[in-house]
Amino acid sequence: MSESVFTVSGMTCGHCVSSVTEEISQLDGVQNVAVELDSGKVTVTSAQPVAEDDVRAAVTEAGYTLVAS
Ligand code: 9UX
Repeated sequence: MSESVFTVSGMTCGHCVSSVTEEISQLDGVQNVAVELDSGKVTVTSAQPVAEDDVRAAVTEAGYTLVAS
């Protein structure tokens, strides 16, 4: 099990959180996605570490921005 932490900007409400959570949840091997609205902190739990590019694509698809880490 692996935990990867990212920061997403642009989320302003609970629906934003749901959109980001749903998109990242669709990535291969993802078991849990925890999104904090206020901080933009996103913790992804997965069997293998997720690729940042895949997370960026999912966040972009949802309409938000992955902050460079
Ligand atoms: Mo409502 Mo959250 O547009 O973007 S879903 S603020």
